[in-house]
Amino acid sequence: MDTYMMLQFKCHDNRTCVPLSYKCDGDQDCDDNSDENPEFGCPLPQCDSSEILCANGRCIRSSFFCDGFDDCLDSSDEPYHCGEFRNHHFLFDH
Ligand SMILES: [Ca+2]
Ligand SMILES: [Ca+2]
Repeated sequence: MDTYMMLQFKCHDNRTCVPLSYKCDGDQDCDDNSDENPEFGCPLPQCDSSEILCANGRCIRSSFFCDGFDDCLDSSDEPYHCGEFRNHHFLFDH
């Protein structure tokens, strides 16, 4: 059991364990991306110029910022000040 735990990285959601070698390898293996989260010791990823960096280390397309969907999975692409824009957006969309 101890050996098993040592070789596994426990995702922040406490539901998933991934091999320790998957931590900070640049691929999202935890559902919540915590295996790539800079808060857990990973270096900040390099986002493409067309992308923005989420607080949890994900890269999302810059057009997904304030689009009403939580693409970062930590809502950092949907800060509260998106609200007015979003309400406006929905008025004309629906
Ligand atoms: Ca990974
Ligand atoms: Ca979004």
